[in-house]
Amino acid sequence: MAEVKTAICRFCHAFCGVNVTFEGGRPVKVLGDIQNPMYHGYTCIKGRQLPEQHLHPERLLEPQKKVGGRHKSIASEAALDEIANKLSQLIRDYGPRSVALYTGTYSFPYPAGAAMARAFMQAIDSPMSFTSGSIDQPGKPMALAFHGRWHAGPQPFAESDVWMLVGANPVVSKWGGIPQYNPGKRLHDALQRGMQMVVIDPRLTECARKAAVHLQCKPGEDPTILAGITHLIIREGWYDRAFVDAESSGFEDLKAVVAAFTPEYVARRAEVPADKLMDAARLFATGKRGMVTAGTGPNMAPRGTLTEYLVLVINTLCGRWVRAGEPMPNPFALLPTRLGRAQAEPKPPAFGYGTKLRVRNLGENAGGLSAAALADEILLGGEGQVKALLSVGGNPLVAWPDQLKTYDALKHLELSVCLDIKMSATAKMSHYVIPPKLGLETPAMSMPNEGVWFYGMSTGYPEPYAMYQPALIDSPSNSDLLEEWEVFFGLARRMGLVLRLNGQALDMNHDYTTDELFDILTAGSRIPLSEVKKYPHGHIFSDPSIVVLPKEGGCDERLDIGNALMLEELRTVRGETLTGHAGYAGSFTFTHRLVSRRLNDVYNSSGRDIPKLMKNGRYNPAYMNPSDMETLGLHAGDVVEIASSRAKILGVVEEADDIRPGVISMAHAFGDAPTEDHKLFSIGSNTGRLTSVDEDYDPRTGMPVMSAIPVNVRRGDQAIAR
Ligand SMILES: Nc1nc2c(c(=O)[nH]1)N[C@H]1C(S)=C(S)[C@@H](COP(=O)(O)OP(=O)(O)OC[C@H]3O[C@@H](n4cnc5c(=O)[nH]c(N)nc54)[C@H](O)[C@@H]3O)O[C@H]1N2
Ligand SMILES: Nc1nc2c(c(=O)[nH]1)N[C@H]1C(S)=C(S)[C@@H](COP(=O)(O)OP(=O)(O)OC[C@H]3O[C@@H](n4cnc5c(=O)[nH]c(N)nc54)[C@H](O)[C@@H]3O)O[C@H]1N2
Ligand code: SF4
Ligand SMILES: [Mo]
Repeated sequence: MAEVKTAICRFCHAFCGVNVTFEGGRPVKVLGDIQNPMYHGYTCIKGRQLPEQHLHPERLLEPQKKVGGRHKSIASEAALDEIANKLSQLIRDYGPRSVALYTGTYSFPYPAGAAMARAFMQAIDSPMSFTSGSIDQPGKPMALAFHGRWHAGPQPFAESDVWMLVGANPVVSKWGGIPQYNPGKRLHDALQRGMQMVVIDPRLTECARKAAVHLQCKPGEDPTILAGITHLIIREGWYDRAFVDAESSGFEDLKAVVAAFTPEYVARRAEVPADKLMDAARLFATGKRGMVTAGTGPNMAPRGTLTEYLVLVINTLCGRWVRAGEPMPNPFALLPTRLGRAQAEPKPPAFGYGTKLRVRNLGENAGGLSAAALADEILLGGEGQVKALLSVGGNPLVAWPDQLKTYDALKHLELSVCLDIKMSATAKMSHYVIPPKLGLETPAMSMPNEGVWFYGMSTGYPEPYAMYQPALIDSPSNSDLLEEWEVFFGLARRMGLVLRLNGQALDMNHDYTTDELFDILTAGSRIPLSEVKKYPHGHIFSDPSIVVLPKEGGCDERLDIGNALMLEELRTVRGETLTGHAGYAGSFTFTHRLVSRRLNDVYNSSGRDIPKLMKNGRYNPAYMNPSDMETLGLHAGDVVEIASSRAKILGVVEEADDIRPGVISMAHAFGDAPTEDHKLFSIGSNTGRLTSVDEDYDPRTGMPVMSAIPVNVRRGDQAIAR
């Protein structure tokens, strides 16, 4: 008998509300849930593969331990005993700092897991907690720390008449600007309404095709372009003078620095026509409502923090923050009520506080400790060396920058534990691999997407939406799986630790359920979780009485559009020479720039083992403009050698006339250990290997150059097996 149940898809962070059909207790089909008020029936090809993902023949069903170079099954209780013993010994011998945690992509959909992992690190008193956010867009929280956050939040997409996307492609990525909850429909509706969009991207992306103005720029020049737009907005008087006077500081300093970024200068440097730059500035600034938002492209290119800062500056110049009396964009549902005020928040410290790393003078910063420094922390001997790595839902070997260094570091560890559903590239190198339950087997809630508010200037859900999903099926019979949180709770129990969740000490003798933990995590929420559970299709818990409050009397916080550090960096940019590829080490001798991108069918390193997601091949093509291919004598399917100042990789070239000449566009997190390079056509290649963590990096966040990477490209050895 077939049975249909609603679920939260956790293949990616978008959390679509879906309908799952079960037959004989097995998931067989996934479709969008038309009745869901946030997603309106949307699913993508990845989400529709949840059954294949759950029933995958290579899914790990038992913990693995590496013995004599090979992985063998081990009972979960025994694995936790051994790991707890080893951790205790390392902490005794080398101190708590010898234990590091890395939470990757799949920490997001499992809030109890991420919270328990952090609680564990607190309990052992190790400051070495790292997240994939630090190699994603750490410039976002950094820029907010420099500029300040508008307490009530940004203007909502649904009411905007203009929008500007800088190196983001939300229709595919479900991230980076347009609310990631059925972004295709949201964009379609907005365009129907008359909204106009500016897209700044070296590729004619799915979003750029819908734009009124597309600046198909040379990658890596976003600070210059945005400074040029800022200059035009000021020069033409298109800014919101009343808002700028009342709520910001530093206008005159900003005006002086951006004056040097004339349209002619920007045109020469970023290779965008001056009149198009003017069109972009005019369209955006003379619109009434709408934001500039940036994505991973420019955040991974040099000076991501400066780019994000200029994004905030343009929004502030145009007064694009919600004002007193307007509806509060998202007062939250599963988090405590957020009442917004029409005022700037006090600025948190951006850097120079808290934990210090031992390399590159890096340390705690608004973007978190840099995962790009973790390989060095493992390799560098002496006091404070990291000896154990606990990796949760991440894949360091293929996702971290500077792959060759990461490879060395992972071999160097005394203890590596990887929580993963399959033998990923990192799992294969780990001493222990602990497989967790998957999304349909554990309860889910939408809360993490509310927390997005605190990462950048997005509101997460545009409205106070919430959904809960109970566990819908049992894990496969004969499996020995632990939820992520159970691993950390189990280790803590063995090590005699008391963990704290959401300010509450846990009873370490109690056998918690995930639902009990959800109750703890949502304590004090605006809408009780028990209420949310009554709506299997999810629900928007609107309350029209919640409007943005006026500025508090005596509040003299201002948004800082003239931050001295940021303007100094912008002056440095302007001082760079313009011949060749200016800006970063060694770039003069390189002919191309390699840019990051997302592929629709896969999610970072996930999905490449699911048949329907492999129809475009198992590798990550090196997309190039046909004119570049002709110059180099290349044909589609040829093997190319791509060389940066750090390393060389092979790629399989594919023709793409949506990409600017001089640019190679390639997805990350493909490939495997360097020993597997000969499998190019079945595993792809690792663009992270081209990046260097200690050559070009942001001195405060440690973020290396991971897009707009200067490279040379030439025909490679065609003999490689297909
Ligand atoms: N299907 C799918 N969805 C995903 C992912 C996936 O792997 N697959 N990954 C997820 C993750 S981890 C994240 S963080 C989000 C990211 O979400 P987005 O930030 O939207 O990521 P992309 O779609 O790669 O868009 C980045 C764009 O930047 C452009 N770009 C590259 N370099 C530059 C530059 O120097 N300047 C400018 N202006 N543009 C540049 C690229 O051409 C690309 O179009 O996506 C998430 N969603
Ligand atoms: N060169 C370059 N490097 C990049 C980027 C880039 O654009 N260019 N992008 C960066 C960005 S934005 C990010 S976010 C990082 C991503 O960095 P990571 O998060 O480290 O990498 P992923 O490939 O997403 O790793 C996810 C792992 O989780 C496993 N997994 C899948 N489902 C589950 C589950 O339910 N539970 C658990 N425990 N595990 C599961 C998958 O099998 C996979 O091994 O990469 C960064 N690296
Ligand atoms: S966008 Fe696709 S993978 Fe992401 S949650 Fe929705 S259906 Fe799942
Ligand atoms: Mo990411």
